[in-house]
Amino acid sequence: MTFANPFPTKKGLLSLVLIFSALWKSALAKTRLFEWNVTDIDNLDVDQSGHPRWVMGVNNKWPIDPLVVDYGDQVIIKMNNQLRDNRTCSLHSHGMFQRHNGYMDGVPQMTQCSIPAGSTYYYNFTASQTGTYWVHSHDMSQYPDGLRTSFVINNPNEPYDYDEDYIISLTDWYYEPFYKLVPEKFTTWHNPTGAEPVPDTGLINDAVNSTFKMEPGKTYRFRFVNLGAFNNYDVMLEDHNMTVIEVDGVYTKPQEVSSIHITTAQRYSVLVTAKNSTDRNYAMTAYMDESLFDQIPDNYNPNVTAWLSYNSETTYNYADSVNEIDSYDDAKLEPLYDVNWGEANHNVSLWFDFFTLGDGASYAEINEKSFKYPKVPGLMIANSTDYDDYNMKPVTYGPYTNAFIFEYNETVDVVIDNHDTGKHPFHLHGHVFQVLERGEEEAGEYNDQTEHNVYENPVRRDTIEILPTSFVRLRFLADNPGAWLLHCHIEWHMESGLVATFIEAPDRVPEITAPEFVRRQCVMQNIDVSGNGAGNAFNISDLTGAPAPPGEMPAGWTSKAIATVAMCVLAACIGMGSIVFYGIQIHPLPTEELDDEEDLKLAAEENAANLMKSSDPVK
Ligand SMILES: *[C@@H]1O[C@H](CO)[C@@H](O)[C@H](O)[C@H]1NC(C)=O
Ligand SMILES: *[C@@H]1O[C@H](CO)[C@@H](O)[C@H](O)[C@H]1NC(C)=O
Ligand SMILES: *[C@@H]1O[C@H](CO)[C@@H](O)[C@H](O)[C@H]1NC(C)=O
Ligand SMILES: *[C@@H]1O[C@H](CO)[C@@H](O)[C@H](O)[C@H]1NC(C)=O
Ligand SMILES: *[C@@H]1O[C@H](CO)[C@@H](O)[C@H](O)[C@H]1NC(C)=O
Ligand SMILES: *[C@@H]1O[C@H](CO)[C@@H](O)[C@H](O)[C@H]1NC(C)=O
Ligand SMILES: *[C@@H]1O[C@H](CO)[C@@H](O)[C@H](O)[C@H]1NC(C)=O
Ligand SMILES: *[C@@H]1O[C@H](CO)[C@@H](O)[C@H](O)[C@H]1NC(C)=O
Ligand SMILES: *[C@@H]1O[C@H](CO)[C@@H](O)[C@H](O)[C@H]1NC(C)=O
Ligand SMILES: *[C@@H]1O[C@H](CO)[C@@H](O)[C@H](O)[C@H]1NC(C)=O
Ligand SMILES: *[C@@H]1O[C@H](CO)[C@@H](O)[C@H](O)[C@H]1NC(C)=O
Ligand SMILES: [Cu+2]
Repeated sequence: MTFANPFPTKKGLLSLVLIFSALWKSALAKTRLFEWNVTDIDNLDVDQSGHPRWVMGVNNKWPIDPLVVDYGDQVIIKMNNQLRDNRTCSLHSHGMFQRHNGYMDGVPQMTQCSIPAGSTYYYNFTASQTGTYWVHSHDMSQYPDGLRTSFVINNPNEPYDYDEDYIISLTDWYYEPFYKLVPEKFTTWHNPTGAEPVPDTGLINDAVNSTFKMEPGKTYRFRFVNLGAFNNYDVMLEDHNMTVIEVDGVYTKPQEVSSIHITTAQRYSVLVTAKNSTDRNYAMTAYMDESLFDQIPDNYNPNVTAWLSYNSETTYNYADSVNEIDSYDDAKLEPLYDVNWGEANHNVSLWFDFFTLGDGASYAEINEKSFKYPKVPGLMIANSTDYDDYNMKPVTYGPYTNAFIFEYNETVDVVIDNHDTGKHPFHLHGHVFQVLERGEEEAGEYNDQTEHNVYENPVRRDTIEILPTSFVRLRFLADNPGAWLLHCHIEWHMESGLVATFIEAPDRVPEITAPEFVRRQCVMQNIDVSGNGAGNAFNISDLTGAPAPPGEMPAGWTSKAIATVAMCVLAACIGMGSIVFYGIQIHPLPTEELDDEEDLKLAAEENAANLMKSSDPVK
């Protein structure tokens, strides 16, 4: 480059600016390498209650240190699977868009193969968002067993002022390994109504009785992250208000509240102003939502407490009685910066509910299909069936992947109708969505003919709680080619199949590059890397052999009837030394609807009797 011309042209100036900004950027942007050996750790008494248990940790340590990086950093999590017993694992960075980088989303059988024992996966992405996120295993319900932590991306141009920052995780905790609870207590014919095991305790920052030092004159940013498997929390600070400034990585207009409601996978940042006097300490209490429990155990403590510590010389006690939980509608928070994606050019309508299927266990169905992962990871289906438009057809991804296809940059409206009487926090990978509207409890199905209270500046986030027998209407921009899950983030319901797949611009998926180990790890495990959802690479229309959920129950069965039978059978079987798989042994009931209590009881008794007969070893 010469500097002969003292008056550079406009073009010259522009390129100078570009060069300097590139230099500036590379000087600032750092590579942040996190070396994570995933390890088993035994005998950890997390809440000091005398219930030591095994957990999944990192570098033989648990809790796992939160990841904290700056905007623009290149984040590399070098994850080496050092688990015992040949177990696989994976890592999903929850809330990261992974734009044009879908092989880093961490979902086994969707964006990669699960990582075999002894192997290393480099999760490699640019921190191109800011705010509060988390990282968790997306393999086999592992994260409730410990493989999760918070993840913060600092913003060099932070719009809000504060002095200090606390990452505050909330979680529910089981004393039994989750991977055992799933088959033994949840997905089993003993539990045909799908009652979720109740967590043994709640934790704040993976402990009970954590403390947060508060100094007069300071403003704190509390970053709440719910790392839990199941429950939501209402969090209150004794005698302190909070100002919400962020939800799920998106800045909001400041909103003063006295409590926050946070479902599993959601995040909130709030500003808290310290008091001037240090004469006492104040409680931070998180209340579990017991309405999610089918049955509340005796003497159950749904509360977990931590402390705003102004003075460590004095006691930690409640002084005031705790206020009523003041629930405000968190769907009505407004983003600080709005976006306009225009009107929808693609509508999707989903409904879900729970059903007892042929094996007697409870499953979730979305549009009458309970989710099963495809035989070939979804992204590799899109990558390998890029001819004759096969990858643009939902059926290619398999009959039970609940696949929906979107063209590049479509504006998509998604209605989700909840036919169940529980609350379900839905999460979409690869995006934030706008919450255009959310029905009140028991509002019923979305109906576009009626008057709607559509939010003017809709909140954007990546996880939204859908209320009992109600709906949400969400909008997102399909500008991220890839295979993204939409699912309930209650880990029990993931297991039940409450999942759909959004395949976005599959025609552009072949442009996405994957490091060599991505395919290699599939090949190591004999998992196909090309073909359709049934692993058929030669005839893409042939879906025979695709993974499927158990078949339907015989007509006339209701989960209530089955529950009654299961109870009878359980009671009757005690002492017999053999439990019979009633789905096979039992005679189908008459086909008319059984909703009368008396009929149910008779039917249950008849079937229990049949079962006794058919389980007679002499027969
Ligand atoms: C991870 O494990 C490898 C192999 O045992 C070891 O060399 C390395 O030091 C470990 N890394 C950390 C951060 O503990
Ligand atoms: C991470 O990705 C960047 C950008 O694609 C690449 O230059 C770098 O080599 C990758 N590093 C590793 C360890 O995979
Ligand atoms: C909680 O922690 C505080 C400060 O460390 C301590 O004074 C108090 O006794 C603890 N309470 C319980 C129930 O452990
Ligand atoms: C919290 O906000 C409410 C309503 O604005 C107000 O009445 C109350 O005094 C505030 N409390 C504190 C501790 O600032
Ligand atoms: C603390 O004291 C300062 C200075 O007197 C005052 O401006 C501020 O409002 C006080 N803060 C609170 C929370 O009372
Ligand atoms: C939990 O908190 C609620 C609300 O303050 C209170 O009514 C209840 O007694 C608490 N339960 C326990 C076991 O502390
Ligand atoms: C995608 O759509 C958005 C919103 O309608 C628009 O602003 C943007 O320019 C579009 N991008 C491309 C590449 O077409
Ligand atoms: C999507 O549904 C809305 C009503 O909910 C309707 O007004 C609109 O025309 C539909 N758009 C398309 C592209 O079908
Ligand atoms: C995607 O397909 C191309 C060939 O079309 C192949 O080279 C590449 O390895 C595939 N990527 C993955 C991750 O399977
Ligand atoms: C571990 O799993 C791999 C892949 O499934 C299998 O090939 C191998 O035999 C297993 N090894 C042991 C020790 O079980
Ligand atoms: C491909 O599979 C479809 C569906 O099973 C079948 O109808 C068709 O005949 C097959 N085509 C070939 C060429 O085998
Ligand atoms: Cu759910």
